[in-house]
Amino acid sequence: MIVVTGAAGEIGTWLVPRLAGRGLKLRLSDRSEVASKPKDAEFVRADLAEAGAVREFCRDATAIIHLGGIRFEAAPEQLVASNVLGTANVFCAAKLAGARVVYASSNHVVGYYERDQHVSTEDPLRPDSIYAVTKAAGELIARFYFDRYGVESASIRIGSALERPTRVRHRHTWVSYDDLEALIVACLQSPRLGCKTFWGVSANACKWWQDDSHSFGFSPKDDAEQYVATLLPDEDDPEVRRFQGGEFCAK
Ligand code: NAI
Ligand code: 15L
Repeated sequence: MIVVTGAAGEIGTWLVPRLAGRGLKLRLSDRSEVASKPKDAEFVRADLAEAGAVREFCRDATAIIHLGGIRFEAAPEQLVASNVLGTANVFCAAKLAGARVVYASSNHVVGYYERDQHVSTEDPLRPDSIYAVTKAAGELIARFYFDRYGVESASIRIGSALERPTRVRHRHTWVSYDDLEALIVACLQSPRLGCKTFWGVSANACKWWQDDSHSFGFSPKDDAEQYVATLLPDEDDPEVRRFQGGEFCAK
């Protein structure tokens, strides 16, 4: 059984039918209703901040694709409840079920690197928002659950998951649906996942981020340059244009 949290959200809405099309047995969860669900999938409405509910819907999971959370800047108590407590509950449930976790982290954990810098997964975090701090906390929770309990996981620092890039910043950050799906599936299928951190980014000629996902068998196919003539300029704000986090860095 593969559990997908945050299944009602933007990524869940396009990813779930693709996973179902691969014949995977799915249980979806979200605090909001899903607009539609594949015929054989289950749906459980639950809040990630409630440990017992998370434990229950993950009870027989072999893998948890953890997309649930708040994806923008918000009040700290809301971010902490959904993104930190919610992620801790997911990892605790994964431990009990013996499941691996594919965790949707974010590129904003390094949003305060400047745009002319290349960043690897070994470089220090430079979060650009309280949102990003809570996503980084999720990566630390993943690390702790691996070191203490052997819970395997991949933290995928997703760039901009869009059907097509729309703005200049996306030349660097875009991840196509096909490439993100391929990375998530590679994480599900890898015989030994360990505790990995990857960038969820396409093969953009201008990408900022490096990892060792190649040696893991992941080779993204798409490149935002193909759309370069159609891209809108970034917001006319020096901070937005200076830092990788873009709009998240506006003061
Ligand atoms: P989204 O906001 O469309 O979906 C997130 C879902 O999580 C929503 O359906 C929401 O109801 C649910 N959720 C939030 N708090 C919850 C809680 N306490 N209990 C239960 N459900 C809760 O976000 P999207 O775009 O689908 O992203 C999924 C994940 O990927 C998020 O965690 C986000 O931080 C991360 N991400 C997304 C990127 C993107 O380009 N869409 C880029 C980087 C990271
Ligand atoms: C994210 O982490 C956000 O959740 C998403 O809404 C986009 O802003 C994305 O990063 C991005 O950087 O484009």
